[in-house]
Amino acid sequence: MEKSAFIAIVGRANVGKSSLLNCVLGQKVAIVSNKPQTTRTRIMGVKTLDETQIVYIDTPGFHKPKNRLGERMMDSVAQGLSDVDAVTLVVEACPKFKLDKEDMPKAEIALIEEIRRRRLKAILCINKVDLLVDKSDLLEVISAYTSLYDFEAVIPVSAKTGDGVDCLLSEQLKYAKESPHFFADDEVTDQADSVMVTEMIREKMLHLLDKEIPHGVAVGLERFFERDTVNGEPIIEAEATIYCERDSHKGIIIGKGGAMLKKIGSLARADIEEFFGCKCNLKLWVKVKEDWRNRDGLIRSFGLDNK
Ligand SMILES: Nc1nc2c(ncn2[C@@H]2O[C@H](COP(=O)(O)OP(=O)(O)OP(=O)(O)O)[C@@H](O)[C@H]2O)c(=O)[nH]1
Ligand SMILES: [Mg+2]
Repeated sequence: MEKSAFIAIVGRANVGKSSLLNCVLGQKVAIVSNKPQTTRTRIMGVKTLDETQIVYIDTPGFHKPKNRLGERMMDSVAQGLSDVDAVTLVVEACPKFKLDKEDMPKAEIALIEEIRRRRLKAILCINKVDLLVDKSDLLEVISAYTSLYDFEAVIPVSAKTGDGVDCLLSEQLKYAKESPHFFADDEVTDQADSVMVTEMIREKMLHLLDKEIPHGVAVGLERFFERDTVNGEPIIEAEATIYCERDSHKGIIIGKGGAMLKKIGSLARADIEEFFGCKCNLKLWVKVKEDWRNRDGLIRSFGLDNK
């Protein structure tokens, strides 16, 4: 008898939602960085264990939007919360704020209110326990969050070391209901190959560039196909344009003598080759599209309008 569960992964930016998804799947499907607002759309990750299939919905970090793109990102969270069997609220084991309601980030409180309003079954997942120096601090975190909502379960984990992740998975499996599988059993994500490529390029910019610059970039794929080399080996030919918001940003992305763009390209190429299991030729261009994060047409053309 086939069973399925849809589980949304929600939380403030940077708490490790996408890292957790990758860890549970045992494969990287969502890009990760130490900068907030890394994830921009809903990303499905699929885990099939014999007859049970869990479809995870990774969502952008919950925040108060500052531009149109941010509004669309919050639409993605709202859609991620609709029609799920349960939600996993991810928080940090070592929060950088006091744990009383006055000091907790407003976004986190608002998200918990949204979960309450929708009367969702919620698992509290306390991530980054590897950073805890004194394990007893965890009790304080647990009591602060459980005083705000009646969670079905509280599970401390580390997406970095994998600690506790099995426990989280067994809890999530409880929400599986009799239903046909929505994805083929060997599928891991709903993202098209072309999106995986542009996301890998964007991730390298999040890692290599500072402050506002990586938040203001979008990547469009110009060409993407596989061909056989003369020795009959497959090779991916990809060409992408990086759109940024200002000329000064364009200069920084290209770097002195093209050094930065080269670095972005070679790191992204390594990831693309690993994901697709074959060689890749990657060509990158940089263009300016002023204020694109407030232009609906451009947001749509970059595929960021929460499909
Ligand atoms: N030490 C430690 N770091 C972690 C852990 N999980 C995630 N991180 C780090 O936390 C940062 C944020 O991780 P992401 O997975 O991108 O976080 P996110 O919640 O998806 O962020 P947004 O997409 O921006 O909302 C990255 O630098 C990760 O390497 C963990 O268990 N331990
Ligand atoms: Mg993310």
